[in-house]
Amino acid sequence: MKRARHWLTPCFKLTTLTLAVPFLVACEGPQSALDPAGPMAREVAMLWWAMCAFATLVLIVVMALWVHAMRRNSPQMDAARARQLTLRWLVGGGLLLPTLSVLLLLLFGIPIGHRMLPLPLAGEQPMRIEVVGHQWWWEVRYPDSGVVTANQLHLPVGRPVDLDVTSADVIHSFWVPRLGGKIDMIPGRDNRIRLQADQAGTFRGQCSEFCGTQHTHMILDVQAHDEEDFANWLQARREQQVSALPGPAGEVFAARCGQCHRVAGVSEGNRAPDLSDVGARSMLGAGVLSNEPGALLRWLHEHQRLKPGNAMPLHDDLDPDHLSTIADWLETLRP
Ligand SMILES: [Cu+2]
Repeated sequence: MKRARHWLTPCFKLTTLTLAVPFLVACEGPQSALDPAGPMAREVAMLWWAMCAFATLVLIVVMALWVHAMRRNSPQMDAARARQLTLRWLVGGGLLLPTLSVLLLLLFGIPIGHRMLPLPLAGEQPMRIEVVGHQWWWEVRYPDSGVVTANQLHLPVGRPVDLDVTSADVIHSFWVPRLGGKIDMIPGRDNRIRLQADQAGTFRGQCSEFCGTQHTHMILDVQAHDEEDFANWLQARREQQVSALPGPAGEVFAARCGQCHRVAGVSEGNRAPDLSDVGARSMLGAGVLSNEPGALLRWLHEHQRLKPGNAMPLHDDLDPDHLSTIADWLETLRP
């Protein structure tokens, strides 16, 4: 009895810990693939749960066999019988079981993968958006309206959206876990992924392919709107006209910032994020700072400390008053 308790205690602890794992991890939140908010993401979540259930079943069977093997008394048998039993376990456990497991998962997984493909639709055609990955920010273009934005993706609810993704430098990967699967963004190649949001709200995307030291600061703010709200946002952006910043600070912006950044009607730079609606974004630096009052000025002064290695040069040589005026003006830019 004493021996049995000694054997059970660590085993009991291990089993309890293993069973507790699913309850200890976060299955919700703006970036959880297990909290789907659209049909493609639901397919991914279903496949995940099916694979998790199957893997748990395999684990339980293997552990049960292991415990049985540890506890039983070895039967006496001749060498020929022992060889026969070993062969049976090798063929059954080493060949048949893995083959059947893989076949079962393929039978379940292939139709799911097929349903997630951006195939032609019979009814309403998907909306098309282009996304370009940069080190370390997202360029988002709406080709039908000419609208460009950065580090945020606005979508209509209840309508499939095809995203044509590529990269301007290294390999990135596009992933909005609550809305769909992920897809690589490869320089010189266009890949397409279909997403759909079933409900209005804010979701979070994240580059999911290591792309350099600031890979973690490559967050995409995804806003799903009702059809009318989305149409209003798109129209406001399309018709947006920004008045140039007057005075010396405006000249500094045109000579320095505007060479890389575009602001609708003011500058035509195309090497850095479009700033036409930067005041309306929820965050700066693709997730480095929350876009609160004063955050833009802080970003202009400290961007290389906050996000080392980003492509924006230091502004130490500029008059702090001009930087402050530029930051105040940028905060007003919204559709
Ligand atoms: Cu990355």
